[in-house]
Amino acid sequence: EVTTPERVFEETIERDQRIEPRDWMPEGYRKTLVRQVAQHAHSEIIGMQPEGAWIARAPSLRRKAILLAKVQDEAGHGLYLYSAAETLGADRADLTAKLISGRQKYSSIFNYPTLNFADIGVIGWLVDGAAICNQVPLCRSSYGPYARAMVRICKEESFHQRQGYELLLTMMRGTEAQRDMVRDAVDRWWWPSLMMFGPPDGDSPNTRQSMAWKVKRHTNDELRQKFVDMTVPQADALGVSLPDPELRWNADRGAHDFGEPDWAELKRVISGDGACNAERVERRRTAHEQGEWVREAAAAHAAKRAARQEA
Ligand code: FAQ
Repeated sequence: EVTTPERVFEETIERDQRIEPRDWMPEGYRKTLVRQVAQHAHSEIIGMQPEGAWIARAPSLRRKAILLAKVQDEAGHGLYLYSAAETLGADRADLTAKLISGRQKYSSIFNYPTLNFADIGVIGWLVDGAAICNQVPLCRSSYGPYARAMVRICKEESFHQRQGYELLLTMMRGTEAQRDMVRDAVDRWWWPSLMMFGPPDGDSPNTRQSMAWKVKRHTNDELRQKFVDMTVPQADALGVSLPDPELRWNADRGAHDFGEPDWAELKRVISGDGACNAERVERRRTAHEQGEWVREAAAAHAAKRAARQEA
């Protein structure tokens, strides 16, 4: 029997082993990974903005130091993921250009505004909570560099989630005004957090192939359900209610029933028409342009060093 590269690839996937950068892979596999990893990297980088807006307004030195560390972690995750995309032959400058010109996506969640400091806690609790739910299975993704990046990123996300929850616990033990801030933030972020998992399975064009390739390990709806089941007891412990009248335990299914997110809203936000899309991309473009001299200087320095070493 002749062993073709295609067969080696398929067997590696079947055996739950990893595809590595130098292995042969179908063009579609490479393309879908570049798409997902780049979108993930862009999300981390754009995701610095909603929280970054509160660093200078944090209510104490301790909260400021925590938030600063979290936002720096996100920059690290972005760089880590861009590196993973580069192992697939993508060019980072090109990925950035595609983000800025709207040809590549980033997570819908970062197009919502952060209106008060409780939003920082809720982002940690719900947004990082959803991110963890989605990303822990990706530690078993079939592409080695992506899976390994996820291991480290998930550890840091767990810390982010705890800091958010701890912030909310503190506010809930505070004044009535602080509790109102938390409730308001939970009401605004709940549905967008559910939308982070993507469109419902019946409307998700990429899921079937990505599952066959073991790039994704669960469908969007499976992960959304897991997130709801994980979050409900946490909301109870916190003493807040989630803004969904249809949310209730279903003993037959052993899971919570919940209402339908507004899918038209998700489509709108993904296609560029959310509250903050223009602002987020503009900010990213400006930062990129303002960093040009740094990139030029670093390249010039590297060229000089290389020339010196040759001499
Ligand atoms: N937003 O066929 P599917 C974080 C697009 S966490 C925008 O279901 P797929 C941590 C999708 O790309 C956030 N676009 O697609 C943090 C596709 O469009 P395309 C980042 C969305 O890939 C916390 C189309 O819709 N996490 O950053 C969204 O199989 C706090 C059809 O959808 C990841 O990226 C959406 N919500 O499943 C940072 C996780 N949903 O590309 C800072 C890795 C769908 O064909 C602060 N990614 N689309 O033009 C994934 O798991 C998957 O890519 C999904 C989408 C589940 C997001």
